[in-house]
Amino acid sequence: MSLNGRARQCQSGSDLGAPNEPTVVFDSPPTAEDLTSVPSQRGSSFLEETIAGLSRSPRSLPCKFFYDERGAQLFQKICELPEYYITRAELQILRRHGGEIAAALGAQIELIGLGTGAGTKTRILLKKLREPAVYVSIDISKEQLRKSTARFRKLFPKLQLLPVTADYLEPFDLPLPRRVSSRSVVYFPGSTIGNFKPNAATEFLRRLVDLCGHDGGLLIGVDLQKDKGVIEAAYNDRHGVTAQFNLNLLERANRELGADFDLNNWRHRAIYNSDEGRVEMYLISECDQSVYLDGRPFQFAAGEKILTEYSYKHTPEGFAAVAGRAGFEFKRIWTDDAGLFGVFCFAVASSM
Ligand code: AVJ
Repeated sequence: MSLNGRARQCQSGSDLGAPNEPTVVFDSPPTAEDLTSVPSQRGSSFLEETIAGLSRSPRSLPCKFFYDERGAQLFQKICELPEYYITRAELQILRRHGGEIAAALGAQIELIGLGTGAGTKTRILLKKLREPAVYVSIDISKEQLRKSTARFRKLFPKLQLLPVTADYLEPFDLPLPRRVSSRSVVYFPGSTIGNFKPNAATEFLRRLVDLCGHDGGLLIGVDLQKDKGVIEAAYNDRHGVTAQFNLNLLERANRELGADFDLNNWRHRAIYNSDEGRVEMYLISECDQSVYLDGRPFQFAAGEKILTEYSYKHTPEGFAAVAGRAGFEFKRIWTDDAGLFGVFCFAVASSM
């Protein structure tokens, strides 16, 4: 048993500014109100990034801005759509193979959940784990963390809960002290890793190697490559919920930045680029138009596109290679019955 005794900082790439502020230290188990909060220092603002993205050629907007309150609600609806197989497939894997997954991760572990939201998947996983010691949950939404922590406290009275509000894309520290555990395992569900280009995914996973440390592990949900028709249906649903989710980015710019996007002049479209193995989501201008933002006009030609999201789909071998370059050794993969989605287990490769 090794003690997770030192603060481990999760560093981002080399373009990193000053590290985040020291985190709050809990002497006693925290209540749901004792959220460690790590302020984001580097994250440039919605305004700056929107102006930069619309000034670029081709134009793009960062997908992290989808998730304001309305966007989070719409994403919740997406997860329940008949065409959006991702969430159901991952839940099926956890329910069917949770026992094996728990055995692979080991007893008395510290689980570090990244962006676990309402905690539905984590709850299933924690129920299957053998005497888990600590659960550190890192999420950007204070409200979600507060709710899931209160729920988990009742469900898992013996588990040490350490909620941290932080943007895991930025550097952050883990709260101390944490109870003795056998090892640290990062849990990163939901195929969020698909938003990273493969090289950026490797960079990000390298930080997770540092975060979970010697003898650490990674349990990660990844969407797999499959028939183009199945994927495109999932991102162009019949009810137009994904379209609303995408268009909400422009509505959010209107609400928060005083932009004047006319929502009637934009449409949503997602295509699967099978050469690159990724979904590309766009907002397409329906006519020649100009939009004002921060006092300046942006001209759009009819048919011009703004790229709003990449969602990479991997092969099992391909993703094992992406993680391998980060220093994770592939252990196992579990898939759903239809082979749509993969839950991968990795261990930090021993440097010998
Ligand atoms: C949350 C990034 C996993 O890529 O499937 C859903 C986001 N975008 N529908 C995904 C999303 C359009 C989702 N991830």
